Parts: sequence; structure tokens; C-alpha cells
Amino acid sequence: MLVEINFDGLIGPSHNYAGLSHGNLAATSNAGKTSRPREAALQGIAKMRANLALGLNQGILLPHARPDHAWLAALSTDYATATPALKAQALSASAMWAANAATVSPAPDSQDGRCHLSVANLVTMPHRSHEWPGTLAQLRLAFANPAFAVHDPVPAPFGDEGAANHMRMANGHASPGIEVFVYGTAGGGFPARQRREASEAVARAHRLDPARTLFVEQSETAIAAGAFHNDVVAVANGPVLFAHELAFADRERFYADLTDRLPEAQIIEVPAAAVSLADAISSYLFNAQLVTLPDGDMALILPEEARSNARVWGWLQLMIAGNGPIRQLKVVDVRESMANGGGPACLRLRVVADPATVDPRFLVNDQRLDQLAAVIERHWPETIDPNEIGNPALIADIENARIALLDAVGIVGLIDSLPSS
Ligand code: SUG
Repeated sequence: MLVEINFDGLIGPSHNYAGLSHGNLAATSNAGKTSRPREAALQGIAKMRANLALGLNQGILLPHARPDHAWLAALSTDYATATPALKAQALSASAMWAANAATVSPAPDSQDGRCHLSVANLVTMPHRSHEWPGTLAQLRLAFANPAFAVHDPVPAPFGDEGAANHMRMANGHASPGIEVFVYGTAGGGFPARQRREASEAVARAHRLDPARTLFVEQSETAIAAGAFHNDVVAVANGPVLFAHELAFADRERFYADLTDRLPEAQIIEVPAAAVSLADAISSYLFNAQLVTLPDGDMALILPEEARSNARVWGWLQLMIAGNGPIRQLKVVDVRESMANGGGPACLRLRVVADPATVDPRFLVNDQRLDQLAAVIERHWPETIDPNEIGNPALIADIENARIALLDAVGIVGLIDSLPSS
């Protein structure tokens, strides 16, 4: 039985505001602030609990070993002597944004009938470029069943940021879909992180039908306004596309190509005159989880910031009052992640699969979440001031906290590669 499972990145104990992502306005404007890792991780757990209460299937991906000693060793340094910039890049908890972990093509879309996952190389940002080995180790464990094919990253320099630049549309999760890969060039001095060559390579690896695969360019205006990933200006679920008017370089052509391939497609476009790109990006209106509930209704799971923006919330109220496919709004508090530019949708990787084929250690219910929350309450640092990241006692706390979590999940020693000598 194929269902959608949302795998949320569990927010790691090193969560901090180092301002590492040029083009991500939230992250750069909060650089230097004190973070609250414990609260951050508990906010993530509360979001997962709320999704379970809606009847959705929930999984987890685990925080990576941070600082990443293997990466520093490959750069011929170590944490004690690394420059402040390398220290921050080695310590980032950015693997929490699981939408950037991989691109996923469900089995009905692939010519070999398997669900394909390609780990993202994330090469554009140094602090994210060393995530993929830790992610790949987890994907190989979680999706070891022959129902899945897990692929290595696309080689540099073709930047690939995973599901954040990929949308799948279909009549139902288990029906053959149309896969939409969104790539960029540049915008307003900010880098485009997804390259068309990378998207094309992923589509080939996943054995997608070229007739049901679209490559769509993100608009430069959106990138310049701070949409460093497509999922900041668009989200899709089933036959529904919810997007900002200025999300794509050539929207008319994209919409025509889409409805040609999926005549049932329903496009909900938010006009710039009602919600500006600046409002959309600061409120993360589109970084919502658009989900199908067990009764068939669709719900939009939004961050608090969308409710506190009167223009955004007003537009959503009008949408709900109409007779469109999105019937419910749910609000979650993920402020600690939001301050680094990661909303509800960034925190999750969607996989359409039979849960019986997934390693059960990566699936959660309320009891499992209670167990994880207890570890977080006991071990996660309460605060991290970026000036403290050289403090060996803090680093020891961060490393011990993660080991306590892996121990609770039952995977100590299974997902960490040792630094090569
Ligand atoms: O890559 N922030 C992440 C946010 C990723 C959001 N993901 C999606 N839109 N799917 C990024 O820019 C900030 C970390 C720092 O600055 O310390 C950061 O990496």
C-alpha cells in the first residue's frame, strides 16, 4: 500500500545562527543571535505530533555528527585549530532541512517500478556541501529494501538541492505522476543553487519517462527576492499546484505544459498584487506542507509567521472561503528553524512508499516521539551563542547529546563514517 510518509529532519544539538547562507535573508539577518537548540528540536517534535494527529504517516532523519571531523580532516585541519569560518561550517545543524536531503521519485513514476532517491550534493554552500555522506548513510539504512534504489550525488559543479526544487503532481500518491524539476540561473547577486544539468541527471537516474518530466526555470526575480529554493515560492500535492505569480521564469508555458500532461491539474496562483514576493518570503506562505488528509481533504500546514502577516492571512481566509481544493489551514510554531530560513516544508522529505518496506527505526508514533523528546530535554543545549562555538565543553555536550539520541533510536555506529587518516 503506497502512502506518503513525511520524514522530518530532527533538529540537532548544534543548531545555531552563524549566517552561513548568502541569499537566504532570514539566515543572514539573524546571524550572530543566540539560538535555542532544545526549544528548536521540541518545536520540530510538536510539528510531527500535530501531523500524526491529522492521520499522516511520519518518519525521521537524524542529526549528523557535528562538528564534522571527517570533513575538517579532509581539509587538513581540526576543530581546535580551524578558522572561525570553517568551525561554523563544520558545526552547522543544516541537515535538519530534510527537503534538501534528496530528490524522491515514487515507484509509479519510474520505468523500473522502484522508488528512487538521489542524495543531494548541496555544493553551493560550504556548510551544506558535507551533508551528503551522512545523509546517504541514513538513506541506505532506512531504504535498504529492494523496493527502493538509493543513488550517489550528482558530481560537482552541478548544484543539486534535492526535493526543495522538485514537485510531483499526480491524481493520487499511488498513481503515475508528472515530475517537475525547477532550476535556476542567478538572481540579484544571489546564487541559484539548482542547476538544470543536475536535475536532468537525477531524472535519468530515476528512469523517469521524459514525456512526463518537466524542467522549469525559476524566475530571477524570485531568487533576487530571497527565494533560494523553489519551495519558498511554490508547493504541490496531488493534482494541486499552489504558487506565487512570480515563481517561474515563464509561468504560462509551464502551466500549459503541465495541464497538457495532467489535465486534472488545479493551479492556485497567488497574485503579486495581493501578496508581494517580499511578504510571501518573509511569511513562508509557500513553505507550507500541502497534504491530503485521510478523508481526502487537503490541508496547508503553515508557520506562525504566515498567520501574523495580515495580507497573507487575509488572502488565505479568502481562499478557504472559496470552493477550492485546499480546505483547511493548520498553523505550527517552528520559529527557531524559521530564523535560519527553514519552514515546515523545509523540515520534511516526502517519500511515497509502503511503510512496511521502511526500516522501522526511521518511523515514529507518539510513543517514539515521547522517547525522543525525553532525550532532547535531557541532553540538548538550551542556548548557543555563536561566540561560544570554540568552547570544548559545548562541543562535548553537542556530541554526547547526539550519541544519546542514536542510542535511543538503536543505530549507534551504523551511520557515521570514520575520518580517514
Ligand atoms: O540552505 N539555512 C538553510 C535553509 C534551508 C531551507 N530549505 C528549504 N527551503 N527547503 C539553507 O539556506 C542557515 C544556516 C546558517 O546560516 O547557519 C541555512 O543553512
